[in-house]
Amino acid sequence: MTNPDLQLDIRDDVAIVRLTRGAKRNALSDSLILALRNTFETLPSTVRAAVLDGEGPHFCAGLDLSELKERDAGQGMQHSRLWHGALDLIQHGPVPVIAALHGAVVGGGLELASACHIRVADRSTFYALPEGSRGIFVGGGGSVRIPKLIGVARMTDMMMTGRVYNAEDGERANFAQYLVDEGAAFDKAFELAKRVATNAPLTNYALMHALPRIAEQSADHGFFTEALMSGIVQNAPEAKARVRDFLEGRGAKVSKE
Ligand code: 1HE
Repeated sequence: MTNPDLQLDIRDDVAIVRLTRGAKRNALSDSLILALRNTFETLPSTVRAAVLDGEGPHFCAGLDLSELKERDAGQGMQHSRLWHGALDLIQHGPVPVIAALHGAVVGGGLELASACHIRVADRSTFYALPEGSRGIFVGGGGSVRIPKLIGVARMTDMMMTGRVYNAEDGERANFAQYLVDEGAAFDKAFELAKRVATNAPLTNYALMHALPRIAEQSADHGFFTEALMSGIVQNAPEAKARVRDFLEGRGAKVSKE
């Protein structure tokens, strides 16, 4: 399925997925949501990490409001489930995804960013949830994912009062793990993706699929799941080879950057 509003480039083993609807501030129409889902579902097996980027001055203006007009309750629920399916494929898909944020990261755009594993923001970035003032509610998984980043109290405040976080406050609040100069988010995200792509695939799998689930479990269940995952990951030939490399002086040492 091709869509003019989404571009996929593969550079080495990193997929670059770019929203290319800059004229509409990368607003997410239904067809764009479906294209995102399809892209992550069908990434070539050689891809080991992905960068998610947006064309133009803004990462993403959220839901395409022009499509909101005529939905009854049932259709609204189905629409939300459409988003859930697509964004779940980003969070629990085949590869880690690093979001390169700039300009508006608002509404569904913030929901999309929060489904990614690492967020890099440049200094032009701002975060908001205008759903509150538009008389609607989040529907793209934001009520589950955003409080995990910033907490329920901050999200409630954003939606109730329309509060907008700038890039610096946003980093402090935990929206993004990296804050870089204006225009530098993509390069940093790509550099991180290349590094992530060199990890053993099972380690990345455990980080994407086990870690968030363990965080939801009781301590007792979490310790047990951790032990299972730990046993499986270290049993992989790649893990054994990497440990042997270090013990025989070939593996990289941990060092301050
Ligand atoms: C749009 C959208 C959109 C821009 N849907 N068309 N999201 C929002 O409430 C955010 C609404 N957008 C904005 O506040 C601003 O557009 C921005 C701060 C993102 C950018 O401002 P600016 O001055 O750079 O651009 P602009 O002139 O406002 O917009 C350029 C065009 O994009 C314009 O169309 P044009 O035909 O007049 O050129 C805008 O109408 C269009 N545009 N944003 C449709 N969102 C799963 S539920 C999720 C729920 C939500 O995400 S609700 C929050 C929606």
